[in-house]
Amino acid sequence: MLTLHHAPNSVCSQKVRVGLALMGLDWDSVVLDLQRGDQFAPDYRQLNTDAVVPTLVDDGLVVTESSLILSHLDRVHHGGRLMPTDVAGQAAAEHWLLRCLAIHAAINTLSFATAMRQAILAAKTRDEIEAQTSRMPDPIMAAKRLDLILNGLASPYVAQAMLHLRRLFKDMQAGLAARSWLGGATPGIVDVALVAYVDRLDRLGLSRLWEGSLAIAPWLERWQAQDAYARGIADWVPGDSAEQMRAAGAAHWTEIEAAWQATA
Ligand SMILES: N[C@@H](CCC(=O)N[C@@H](CS)C(=O)NCC(=O)O)C(=O)O
Repeated sequence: MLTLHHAPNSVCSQKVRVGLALMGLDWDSVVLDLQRGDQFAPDYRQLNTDAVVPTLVDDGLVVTESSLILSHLDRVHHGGRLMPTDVAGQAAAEHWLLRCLAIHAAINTLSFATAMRQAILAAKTRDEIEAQTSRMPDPIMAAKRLDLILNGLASPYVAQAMLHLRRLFKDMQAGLAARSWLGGATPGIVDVALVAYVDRLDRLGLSRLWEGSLAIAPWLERWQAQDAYARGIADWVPGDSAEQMRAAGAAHWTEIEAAWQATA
């Protein structure tokens, strides 16, 4: 039996839910409220020492890290059909999965420097914000989160995010130039691993970041027409949050564009 501990609007949870849907797997859902701090509950920390979602429990086996969860699901429950069959393709796919750590960090930076920041500052006092971030087990991650909430796009983490996004779009463009999916004729594990990150930037109103990489917008549109996209992402987006997120991100476009150009 597969049980996924996840959060509705978390990009790492979204990518695993898309994978579960694409692979046609049944799963039980345990939803965490990250703003309430469910991820810090001692029982959950037994499963995930980093206090983050998602966590998969597969018949008692605990698997963390969203890219590793996708690999596990594909390998153990889907006959490895999302992985390339050739050795070079497998090495490239594994490299993409590893890069997701840096890509996630970049998306997290832009989310918290814009829309999440706005929502948190409206809902919490400075003391409450510090109390919540200090619960994060990794002190560097806690310092990053606090910096993003307090300083927004003036945070030095923004330049790092732009660097990784530039590389992401350049390499996606190269991979998609001659085919519909990074996996080939149908979505592969890399497509699943990346969709929630690109979709989040789109939902933040930042799709102009990839206007020079012409293959990315049609790739995202192809995803948005998939049933797995609806079941993994769209169906879980909280009612009124879509417009709020787009407006919050788009309101910062001028600053984001300046940071983007600075890494050109
Ligand atoms: N590299 C991890 C990142 C997990 C992660 O940071 N998840 C976020 C949501 S996307 C989280 O749980 N954050 C908890 C918090 O903000 O306190 C993965 O891909 O699973």
